[in-house]
Amino acid sequence: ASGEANTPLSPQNENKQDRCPLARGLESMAPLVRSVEETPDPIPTTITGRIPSWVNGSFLRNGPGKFEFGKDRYTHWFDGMAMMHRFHISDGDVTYSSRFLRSDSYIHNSEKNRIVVSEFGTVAMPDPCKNIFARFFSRFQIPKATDNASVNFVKYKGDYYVSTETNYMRRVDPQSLETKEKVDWTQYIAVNSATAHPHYSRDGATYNMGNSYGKGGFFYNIIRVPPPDETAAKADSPDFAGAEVICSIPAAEPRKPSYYHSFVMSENYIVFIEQPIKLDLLKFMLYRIQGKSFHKVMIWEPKYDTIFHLVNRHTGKVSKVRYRAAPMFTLHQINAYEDNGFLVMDMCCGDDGDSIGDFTLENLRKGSGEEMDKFYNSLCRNLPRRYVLPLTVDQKTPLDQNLVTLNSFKATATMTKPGEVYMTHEELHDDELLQYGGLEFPQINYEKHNGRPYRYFYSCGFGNVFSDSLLKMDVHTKELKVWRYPGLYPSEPVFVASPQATDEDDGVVMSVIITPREEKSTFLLVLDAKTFTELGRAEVPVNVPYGTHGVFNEMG
Ligand SMILES: *[C@@H]1O[C@H](CO)[C@@H](O)[C@H](O)[C@H]1NC(C)=O
Ligand SMILES: CC(=O)N[C@H]1CO[C@H](CO)[C@@H](O)[C@@H]1O
Ligand SMILES: [Fe+2]
Repeated sequence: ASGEANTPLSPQNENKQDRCPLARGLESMAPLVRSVEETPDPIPTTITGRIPSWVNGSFLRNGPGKFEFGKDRYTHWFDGMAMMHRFHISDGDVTYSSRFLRSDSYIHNSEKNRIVVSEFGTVAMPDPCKNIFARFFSRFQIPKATDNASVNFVKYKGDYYVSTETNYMRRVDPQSLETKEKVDWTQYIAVNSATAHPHYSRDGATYNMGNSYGKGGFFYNIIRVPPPDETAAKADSPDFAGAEVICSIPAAEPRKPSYYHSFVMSENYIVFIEQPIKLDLLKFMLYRIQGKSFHKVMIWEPKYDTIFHLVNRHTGKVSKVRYRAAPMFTLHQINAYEDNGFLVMDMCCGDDGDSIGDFTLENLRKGSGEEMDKFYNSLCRNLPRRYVLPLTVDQKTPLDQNLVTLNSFKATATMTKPGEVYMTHEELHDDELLQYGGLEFPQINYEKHNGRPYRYFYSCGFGNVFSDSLLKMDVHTKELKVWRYPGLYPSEPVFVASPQATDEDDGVVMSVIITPREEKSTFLLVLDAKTFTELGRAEVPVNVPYGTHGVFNEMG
């Protein structure tokens, strides 16, 4: 028997395996990655328990929902056609609706009943893209970037868009889920992409990051889209007036820019993490010219450190201090805040960028037991950690001693030579977390606490290839509260504060729960955020596939 338990492991993996129990007898996820029908007109749901009457608005979610046209099939989970879901909650009652995004590709593929518009995992690549970073390639507008935006709902000037990591977004109507205009970033500012995880400042501006690539080199850019103009009548069209690039950071290795999926924003700073997951531009060009295989164009190169770029978000100035840390990879940041001359930043991390996983539909549809165990056990477990950046580093800063003087932190930061600070992290969890398989999809009480000191985050535990628990972490005590039932697979949890909230966790946490065990037994789960116990649920008589991110829209 090849593979399984006695495969030789690298020292790093050995370490991981010591700490993370190997999974045995995992359930198949296949029913969660099947194509579903849309439900364009809102349908009623069956409520059990009680959903607080103050919850008023809609929980919007995005994710792939159609994986074939006619006889043609997509290879990669991310290639599925974007489907938008809406749980409208009012007076303790809930309706559900869903629609496919009418992207150009959806329309063309539907008309021809086959996959006409080629995409990354499936057709364009001679060798299907090997990992979660497939999307990154589209930032270079090859061969035709997708407008099939299946990752997240984002907001610019009060309008909703669905977004992936390409230069295109689609404006959508958050009530009817109708698809509106296609928006191309390059028409507004000099970037050819933007992440699906922007930040919102309390004045209504949206901050995001995107790449640009030209004669001058490769740059990571910070974008600011101003708040909506309250004095002007709201036009029913995309509005990016005043959008600007406030800061451009040159890639440390101009021919090997790093992949990134999100960034953090505190009251005064943005921190961009340049991690050792690199796109080899030279190989990439060869691919374009000669049609060479895409294999290994995106590479984990742990010989490079991780670099933290600290940017003042009001002035756009980048700190001259080089903050570095050991190689790691991160997709989702949790939060960041300033504390007495330090910037504290928390994120979900892994140490081995080679084992992020090959989310092909073939892998995700593996059968229960051994097959599934093998795939799951090959993946890296992502865990929360904290880095602390000293903000006042100058000529008087002593060399070779820990600058993190606040006792509450176990993270360190040491100036190893003038202008260069090397950091080690604090693990933001106890061993208890390992039994839930690590965590991802972190969410906080964003409105009140993003960029500020905070105590709680909510996330998904990954005891299977898809999440099989909801977790609430107290970052002060590292205590966990857990919602977990066999066979139930929850989506990213979203926090909604109650109207008279005083505590950070006064409110509810919402998640969409799906199961491979039974047809049409999806439900919206509403937990008391404080106790992490169920208040109520709304059962929807349709199948819903496993999704990506979501938001709560209190405007209805
Ligand atoms: C719910 O929100 C909508 C949209 O903001 C608002 O018009 C409506 O009055 C709210 N209903 C309640 C009961 O607060
Ligand atoms: C991978 C991907 O992009 N999925 C589909 C979404 O739409 C694009 C084209 O617009 C296609 O490339 C894919 O078919
Ligand atoms: Fe994401």
